[in-house]
Amino acid sequence: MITIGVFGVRGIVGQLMLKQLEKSPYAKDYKVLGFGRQDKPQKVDIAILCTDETVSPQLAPELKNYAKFVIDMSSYYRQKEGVPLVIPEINADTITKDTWLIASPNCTVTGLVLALNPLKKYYTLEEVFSSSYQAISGGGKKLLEEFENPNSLYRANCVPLIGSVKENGFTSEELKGIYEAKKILGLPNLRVFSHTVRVPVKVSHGLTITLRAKEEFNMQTLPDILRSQKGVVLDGKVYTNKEVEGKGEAFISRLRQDIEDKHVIHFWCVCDNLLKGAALNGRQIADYLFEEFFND
Ligand code: 2RA
Repeated sequence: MITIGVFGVRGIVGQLMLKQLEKSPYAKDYKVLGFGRQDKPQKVDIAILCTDETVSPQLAPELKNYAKFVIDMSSYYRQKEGVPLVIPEINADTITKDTWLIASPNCTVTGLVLALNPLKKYYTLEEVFSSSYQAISGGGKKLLEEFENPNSLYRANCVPLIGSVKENGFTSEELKGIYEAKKILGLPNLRVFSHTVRVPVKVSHGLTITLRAKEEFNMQTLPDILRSQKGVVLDGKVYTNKEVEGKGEAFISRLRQDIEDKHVIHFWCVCDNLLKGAALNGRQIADYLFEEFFND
């Protein structure tokens, strides 16, 4: 039996994390403790921080004395050198027994990297263009509440601005997509182009993706390569945001080769931002830690 401390249990991701831990294949091996803002930390084997980028940098160093591993769901540590940014199906091997802090990626980047990862073995990926169609729940409880107001800007509307606007004109959300995709895939030279747009659906982020490789794509073998990636579904059905709510995979559809350029493909990828994009991925990191470092 190991002890897992979930910090930030009152937020959307914190609540879902508690539910996910109950659904873990190792649930009977986990003693789960929930911590709110005022609670004093206590010794745990794994701490999961469902806190934001203002709280996590205060909490994580403090927890170094209380937990063997810390999984941070916020954006604060994701791009820091030496901190593994992990989707277990892709790069769990970046975690070693000496790792103490692991970051879980942005919910928008999850579908993109799950789709691109299996292609790396067969193609030299050069450029990827993505435009997001992101759910309201990505903005947390506050945005969900605002969305309930009939006069909300987000009602029956598309808002092409997520996060804060930086000096270079990009939003923080777009920059996260660019840098996190390169890091998770281990492809620092991949050119990533990103637009992010909030759409009036409550759950699941969709992405249109255009990918260029050095080689021509073989459309006969491509679907099987994509399906070989654990966590990806590609079955000929067109999946919409609403339909994948509550599901744990990234769903690819509308896969097609470019009309004029055989080095280019286009597709649509959609994934539950709160599950595989957040709580489920965090729990899968905890499951991996348990399998590798605690389960003798
Ligand atoms: C959003 N991806 O949808 C962000 C949440 N981390 O706003």
